[in-house]
Amino acid sequence: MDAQTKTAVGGHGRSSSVLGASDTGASLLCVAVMGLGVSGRAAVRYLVAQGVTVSVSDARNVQQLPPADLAFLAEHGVEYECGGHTLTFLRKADKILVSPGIRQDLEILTQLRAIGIQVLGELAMAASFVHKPVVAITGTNGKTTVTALIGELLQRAGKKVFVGGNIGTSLFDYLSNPDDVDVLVLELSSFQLEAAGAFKADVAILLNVTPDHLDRHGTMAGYAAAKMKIFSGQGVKDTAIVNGDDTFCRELTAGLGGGQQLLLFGHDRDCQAQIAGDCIHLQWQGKQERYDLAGSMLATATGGLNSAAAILAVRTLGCQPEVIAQGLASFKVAAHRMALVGESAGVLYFDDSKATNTGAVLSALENFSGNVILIAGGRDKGDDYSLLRESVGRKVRCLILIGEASELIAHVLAGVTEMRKAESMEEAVMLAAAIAGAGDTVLLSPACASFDMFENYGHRGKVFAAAVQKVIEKAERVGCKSGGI
Ligand code: UMA
Repeated sequence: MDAQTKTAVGGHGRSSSVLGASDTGASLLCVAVMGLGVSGRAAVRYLVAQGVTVSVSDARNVQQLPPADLAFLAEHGVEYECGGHTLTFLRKADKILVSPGIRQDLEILTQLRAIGIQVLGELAMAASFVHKPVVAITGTNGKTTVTALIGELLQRAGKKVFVGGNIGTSLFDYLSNPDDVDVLVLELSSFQLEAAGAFKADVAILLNVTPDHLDRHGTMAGYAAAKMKIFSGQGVKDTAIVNGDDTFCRELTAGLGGGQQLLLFGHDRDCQAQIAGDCIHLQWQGKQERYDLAGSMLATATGGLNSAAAILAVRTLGCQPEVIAQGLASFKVAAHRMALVGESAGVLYFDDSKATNTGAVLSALENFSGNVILIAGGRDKGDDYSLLRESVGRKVRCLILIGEASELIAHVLAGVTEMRKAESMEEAVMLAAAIAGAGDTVLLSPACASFDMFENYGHRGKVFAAAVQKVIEKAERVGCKSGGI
């Protein structure tokens, strides 16, 4: 590998850590951080502040490193290599901290482990420094919403909350300023959980497990095993909250061995948070409570499940029902998750750009009885699109495909419904508008990553909304009733 090594000015000397005992009982002396993204930068800031000698190794070459990253490295006096990860550089460290987006099965990591250097993810490295209660949320879909909702409900109840993890703020940002926090609410991805080490959650939530990130985990079994690490280390004082509607989740958690309290949410009678229409009935520890979601942004099929999981978590932590009811009523679901972005000539346009896997698309389609024009496609992540056959066949009048995965999806869903292809999002929306009639729904719910055509799923959603706006304006010019949202 042709990596370049540099030492940024102002380097720190090698020192014993003021961190004290690490997860293995030894002091952190020199940590090499692999990957200088959100997670890597937060780790560097924290570790350098603790007097740890830090180095950075990143796959991007020096031309690809933005000036802000170079300035960051200089400011923190960090030795770094870029353009790849080399044994020569990394073996100088006592421990390796791997960013979540980096595969755990890289050859270089195998080599480092073989020479006795510990390779840790951020949860594993932080595990022994987190002394506040932790609520951890994982699942293929809905985890960002549930994380934000739990954070908001706890804040309403007067708690000082750190909301972080996969939602966009690294756990190291908490470690940099831990005093002003009563409870941590962490969205955890399979990437983070895979390397979680001894990290333990007091309340662990499993929302659902459907195929995703199979390009990283290889098989569903590998993906599910990573997700199940959310329950690792739990004991009798801890709580596991699991989707009772999801038979796979039930199977996975049937043998939880920690003696933790197991609480279920869903539609079945044995669920402690049971959903009926827009209401959630809580039956737990002799209490019977009813929460009504009608009129709130959570009054959808997915919103009901997310709310039920959140209610169980915050009740476990002592939030009172009236505070929870107020929080549910005012909660705003973040952008690009089944957001109604426009209406034109009786056709509703929904932006569900965050749906980057088949499970999310199935959830989105749950909200409609039929007459959907679905825009899907993008960069394939190894998902099994055949899982969409039944639902698409029943509810989708026309499937408009975009992006790299078009051919693959068209092949797998052949014969299920009418299919069209579009070269751009604008073309897809124009096509959908031309096909749709009053009472139909145009839904962007791609089942794929966005990076083949867009910067990220947010950018994809914005381009969709802008194209919908054009449709609305065009319709208004010819005198149809329509409106943006
Ligand atoms: N890199 C290498 N070597 C490699 C691959 C990448 O050096 O082999 C470098 C890249 O050049 C880049 C850095 O690693 O500099 C990126 O690291 P990263 O991919 O871990 O991304 P971060 O910016 O650190 O953000 C990560 C999470 N990203 C991923 O898991 C891919 C963020 O989740 C998370 O918000 C953030 O940490 C804070 O905890 C994002 C995500 O897409 C939202 N998550 C996936 C998802 O939700 O589906 C799991």
